[in-house]
Amino acid sequence: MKMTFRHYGNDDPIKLKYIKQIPGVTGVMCMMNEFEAGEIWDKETFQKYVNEVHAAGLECEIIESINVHEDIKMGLPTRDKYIENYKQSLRNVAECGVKTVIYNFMPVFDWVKTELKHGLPDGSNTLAFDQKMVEGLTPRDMVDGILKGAGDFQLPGWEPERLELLEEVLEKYKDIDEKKLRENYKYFLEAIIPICEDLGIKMAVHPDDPAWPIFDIPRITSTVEDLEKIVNLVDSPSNTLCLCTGSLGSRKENDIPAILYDFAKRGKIGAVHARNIKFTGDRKFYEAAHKSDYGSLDMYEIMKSLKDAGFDGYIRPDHGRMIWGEEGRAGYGLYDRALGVTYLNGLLEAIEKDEDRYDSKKKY
Ligand SMILES: [Mn+2]
Repeated sequence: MKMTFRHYGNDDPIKLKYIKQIPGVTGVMCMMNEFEAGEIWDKETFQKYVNEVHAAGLECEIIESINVHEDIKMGLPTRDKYIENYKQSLRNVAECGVKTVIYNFMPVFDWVKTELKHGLPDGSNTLAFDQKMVEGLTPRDMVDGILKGAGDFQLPGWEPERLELLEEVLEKYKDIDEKKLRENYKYFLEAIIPICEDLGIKMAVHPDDPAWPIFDIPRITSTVEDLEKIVNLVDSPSNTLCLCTGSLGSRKENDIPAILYDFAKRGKIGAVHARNIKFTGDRKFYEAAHKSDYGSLDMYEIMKSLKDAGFDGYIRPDHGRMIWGEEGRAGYGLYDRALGVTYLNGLLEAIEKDEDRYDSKKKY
């Protein structure tokens, strides 16, 4: 398992050398804001960044994400042009050493939260979601509310060029149900997966966040049945999942350790985002500290299931709270995520050593 840390490329106030100082981190999961959805990831620009990552003593083998253009999701005639661009981006990043690409196939919105600075009793703040706060709002109200809370930081998946066309895009989705969206998804995967196989790249799709439809827009990455359908759309070692525990786990019936074990065992997990969330009501939760008893997910079981399934891919802590007075991009401060790394690595060391100890019957 390779422990990594999300980095926003040239746009990130968190320096690569600080990431290198977190014990046990071997590389970054990088997100580049330079490239809009549908645009080719320019090799020279990306290679320059990769060189900086290497100079900091870190690896850059996984990126999140090469965004999928809305026309591909909607199945418009223009999609073929964007799919060709996508293929070229894959070739370019592969030449720079990328082995896994996280992406999502969520219409219109990436992740959705109703509060970016939800205060916790210890004085920290975190991202939170409450379905009741979304009901009665128009999509535009919700977007404006979230962007206001984001301050100067652009949120991933909330690119201004996408949001400008919000109403227009929503209108077009009125004729697209889950079945149609899945057909469009299959068309995309059938086009790119053979290229990925040649390049030795794994595609890893991120689940819906939260894992149910918002504003009646179809969502097809929310349940275990959805995930099964996805890995069967194109059966290939390059067609995998990025299992984000906090996103998929927002749907209470999703048994995350069982899902992780099952898909990892079959080689269908390309990456893991490890995040804990705390339920505070029906379809209401906040993103908690990683430690199991601070949230509703059992992080020990999550790490154990990965270890037992022989998962050897990339993992990172996910969103952190804002602690110690830090101000930054919502969910992506340095301190709490660094604590998350250390906690996850601690769990892993204990799990691994416990197995050795059991095998050798060693006491002290
Ligand atoms: Mn995630």
